[in-house]
Amino acid sequence: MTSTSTAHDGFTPIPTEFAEAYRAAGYWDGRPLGELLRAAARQWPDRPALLDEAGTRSYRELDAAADRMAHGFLATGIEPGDRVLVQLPNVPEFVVALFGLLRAGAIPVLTLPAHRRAEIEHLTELSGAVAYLTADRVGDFDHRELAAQVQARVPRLRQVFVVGDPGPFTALDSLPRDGDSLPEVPAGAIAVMLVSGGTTGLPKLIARTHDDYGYNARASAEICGFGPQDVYLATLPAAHNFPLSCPGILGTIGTGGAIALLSDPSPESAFAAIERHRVTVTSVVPPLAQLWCAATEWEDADLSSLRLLQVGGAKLAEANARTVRPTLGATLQQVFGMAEGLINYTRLDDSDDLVCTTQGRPLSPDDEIRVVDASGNDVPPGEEGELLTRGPYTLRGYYRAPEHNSRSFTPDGYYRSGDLVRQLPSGHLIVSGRIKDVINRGGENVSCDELEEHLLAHPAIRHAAAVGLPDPVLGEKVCVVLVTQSENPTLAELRQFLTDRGLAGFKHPDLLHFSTSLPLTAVGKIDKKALRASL
Ligand code: OOB
Repeated sequence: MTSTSTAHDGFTPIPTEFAEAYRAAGYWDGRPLGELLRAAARQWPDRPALLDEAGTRSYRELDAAADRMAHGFLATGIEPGDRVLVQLPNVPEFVVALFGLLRAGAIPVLTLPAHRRAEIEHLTELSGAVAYLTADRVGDFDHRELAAQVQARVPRLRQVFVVGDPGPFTALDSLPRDGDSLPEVPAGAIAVMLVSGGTTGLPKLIARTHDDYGYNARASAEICGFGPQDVYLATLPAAHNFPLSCPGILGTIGTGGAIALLSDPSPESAFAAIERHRVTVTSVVPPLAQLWCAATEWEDADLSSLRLLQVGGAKLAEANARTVRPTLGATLQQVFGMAEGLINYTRLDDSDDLVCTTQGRPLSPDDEIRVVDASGNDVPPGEEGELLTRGPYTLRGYYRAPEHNSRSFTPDGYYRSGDLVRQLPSGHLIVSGRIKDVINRGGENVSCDELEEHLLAHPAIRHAAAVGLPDPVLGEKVCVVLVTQSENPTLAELRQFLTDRGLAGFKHPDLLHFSTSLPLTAVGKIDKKALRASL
């Protein structure tokens, strides 16, 4: 026995009566995610599954590689239900290891390449992970050093597997390759854990089951018209829900298409990849969409294969939406989703106006949407309010976070998204703002609480408040207002301080302001609205 508690301690399942309805409707098909690839390999054994500099791997080859990987993990002592932290850049090993873990019945905890010690240590502890799968280096960052630091502080983390040069750890490609049989994996079990964009304090984990996540991928693939001819380019970090399952990597595998992975989303390398692999679909955040549109002026790659550009993660301005088809020649699809579940898509046959002015409508006929005022009452149709939701692939509680859950969910199980929306009679949603204290920096969510907590650890800082300020490229940038008690730190010093504390770089401030006091609300909380208005 390797675990002191099982994976499902701290997991909030969807209540039985709902689960039965979702099964009866065919949303939950009772098949574990590892089977998605198995079925594809049966149906399209010789079609390309993974495209890579080194060549093409067919479905038959990918399927066999995933089995070998599963045996390898089991041979190292990983057991079904064990959590394994995964932190990889967009490389083919991500896909192979993901399916290897799923087939071993282990639970990948999908962290982002930008996460640093603060996040990795916290997520290791929260998930109870026994192993960490990472890369040797990404850019000039050595992940083996990070692994050593985390392992020294979290003894439960027994093993580190490395893609590339393993240093003192175990090379992923040195794992044994065969075994007798693979475990039966129940479809109701946790398949993966995703990291929340975060509203308060440290990041939280979202446990997604095989049943719910499989539905997410299959239904998304259907809406996007995915098929064996498609080539999906994973441009955003593969561990993020959007490129992973909306329909992304999983949706592509379920429908026999090919996957290419991009490690550098600059127009130059992205356009080269699109031309080379004849990419048909990819997904980006709004700043990247804008940059790619602009880059068609100076890059002359052949983008004619691209049929669909999915844009989401942050609000896409209408003016930018309108330039996508004329410049890139692809249909635009707006995607308003969250790791917590609910995904909204504009449909391929929606009018141009709907595609350019809304963030889409829910994926599932059984996604339940409420738009409520500050007291929790439904607003009249078409008016602005907070989006609440529940449905066949939306969480009922964060993993091991009972106190937070009592605030984030209504008693009848709706998730309070913190997003302000209006809903059109067609069901399409328009995102108009946000009530949660999060800065959306080009699609990456920065929790203000988390950043402020780190800042307050600085000896010179007495009070700290982080606010998002409008930015033409990123949508919002991170502005920090400080009240200090000794010499004012510079922005560079502060960034170094946060780096030393192990905080991911995308959460660092872009701008710094100093003040003698912060405005407070009636209950004595920092009045962010007033603060923002004063900047
Ligand atoms: C996606 O997921 P997360 O979990 O990183 O972030 C979710 C939050 C949403 O609650 C909302 O505040 C914001 O990001 N957001 C958008 C948006 N898409 C996400 N705000 C305005 N317009 C949009 N289109 O970001 C995500 C997950 C799956 C698919 C797409 C995005």
